[in-house]
Order: sequence, then C-alpha cells, then structure tokens
Amino acid sequence: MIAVPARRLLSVAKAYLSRRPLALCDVSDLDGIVCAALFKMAYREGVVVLAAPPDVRRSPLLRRVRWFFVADLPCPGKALVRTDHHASNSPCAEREFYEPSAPAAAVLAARALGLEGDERARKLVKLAVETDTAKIESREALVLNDAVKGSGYGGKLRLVNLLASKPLEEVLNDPFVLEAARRYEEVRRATEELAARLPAEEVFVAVFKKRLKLSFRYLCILMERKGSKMTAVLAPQGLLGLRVYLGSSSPEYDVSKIAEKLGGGGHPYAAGASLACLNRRKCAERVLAEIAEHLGKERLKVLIVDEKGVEEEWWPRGF
Ligand SMILES: [Mn+2]
Repeated sequence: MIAVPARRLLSVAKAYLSRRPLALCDVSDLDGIVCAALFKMAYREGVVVLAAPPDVRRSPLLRRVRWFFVADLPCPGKALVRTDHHASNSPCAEREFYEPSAPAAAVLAARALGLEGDERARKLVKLAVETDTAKIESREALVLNDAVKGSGYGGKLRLVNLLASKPLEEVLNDPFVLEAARRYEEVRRATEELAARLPAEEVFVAVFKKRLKLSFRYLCILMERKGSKMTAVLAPQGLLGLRVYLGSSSPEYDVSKIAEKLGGGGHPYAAGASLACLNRRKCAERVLAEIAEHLGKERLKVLIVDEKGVEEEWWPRGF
C-alpha cells in the first residue's frame, strides 16, 4: 500500500507529464466525490487528487501545483476554476464559482463544468445536496454516502471513476460499492445506538477519550435531530491531534465562528477544526474555553465518553 501523500504526488506527476488537467476535490464526503466525478465526466482524461481541508492548508505539494479545477476546498494557492460553498473560505481562483448559500459544491461544479443540462450529472448533484444538507431521503444517497465513508483513498478514487463512467443504477449495485457501504453501515448503526442513549442538551458537548468506531459528524446530526440546538464533539485524531466537530440546528448558533477561532472552518450549521496538541487534555480545555466564551457561559456540561460508558462532568473542574 502506498501512503496517500505519495499517491497524490504520483497523480500530480502523471498529469504534468501527460499534460492532463488536474482536479483537487474534497475527500471527506459525497459532495467532494460528486464534484470529482463531474470533473471526470467533463474531462475524461483528467486526473483527480483528493484531499481534506487541513491537507490543503498544510501540504507543500498541494500548494505548489497549478490546479485546473478545485472543488469544495479552501484555496490551495494556484487554481483556474474553483467551486465552493464554505463561508469560511476566501475566493482565489481565476474563475470562481463561489456561493456560500449553495446547498452543495456539486451544484456549482455542474455549472462550472457546463453539465447543468446533463441528466446523469443532475442526478448526482441531487444526491450531493441530500447528503451535504444532512437530509438524506433517497436510498441512492444513503448507499453512496455510506460507500464514501466506508472507503479509503483508493476506494474513493474508484468510486469517482465509477460515478463518472457508469449509470447510477449500475454503480449502486457494484459489489465494490456495496461492500464499502456495508463497512460504514456498522459504524452508522453504532453511532445511532450511542446517540439514542445520550441526553439532547440544548448545547451538547461530548469529549471522546478514544476514537471508537463511530462517525462523529453523524453523531452531531443525530443529537440535533433529538433536539440539541448546538453540538460539539471532540475526538482524538492521529497520534496527538484533536478533531473538533461542530454543528448547529438553530440560527442562534453559528458554529463556523467557533471553528475559525480554532483554526478550522465550515458552515454556520456544520464546521470543524483539527488541532495539533502536545497534550490532548489541554487541547480539549482550550476548545471548551473557546466554546464557553462564544456562548457567553462560565460553565459547560460535558459528556466524557469511552468504551466503558458515559460520564457527565462540568467544565471547568474535575477535568
Ligand atoms: Mn460540500
């Protein structure tokens, strides 16, 4: 197995050597994957590189390349066309399709790539909107969402190529896609079971001591459906990092503001940040302090979760 940064380097080298257009799309959800598939529909010879927002900010490779097409990501540096709907990202490309009010970047990608009249493209865009607005209604959107979340880097590229080249029905019945979706389905179920046990405080804050096999973004969505107006989930990331997932179901709370203070970004209703920490507990304290300050509160009720169970604590104290 080749590490992801090396795979990205190989893709960039391949595109440079054969003078093929290069696209950089968000790796983390169906919106980014659909944007990449639309790019491949418009440019069959094109080469796709996938990355998460923090990769774009940090990777010297991604920042050096001159991208033909960038979707659902902050500015990597040099880009010809960029489609994005994150209020926290600022425009940079020569041709920007930037609309913070757009429900998904795929809507803008279809426009940018001249695919608005294409029936297959329209279907994919609809599914991207369903997942990006957390209103999954169709089985198609659910299966593809699960398949994206259940795939690694190579699997996601394969999904991009399938979506770009095959009718949707065929993709949905592809054994590779079904297997990836099944892998994530277990994570989804475990997350639903946990959410059912947790209290939906108006401001729901949970700190995970271990990563566990859960989808933390989905946990935010589930707690909001249960009645929480704002959600914050803190979970370990990598060796020493901390990932913060923020969500809001009410215009009273704009979580992108908190995310930006933490060096991340996103939308008013869904945002996040990745923190590099030397001491994870101190890192978590900093995040909680930032949330409390944003809310104008002195104390926060925090759920501490590990594989043994859930404990309620008050911050600051006993942490
Ligand atoms: Mn998006």
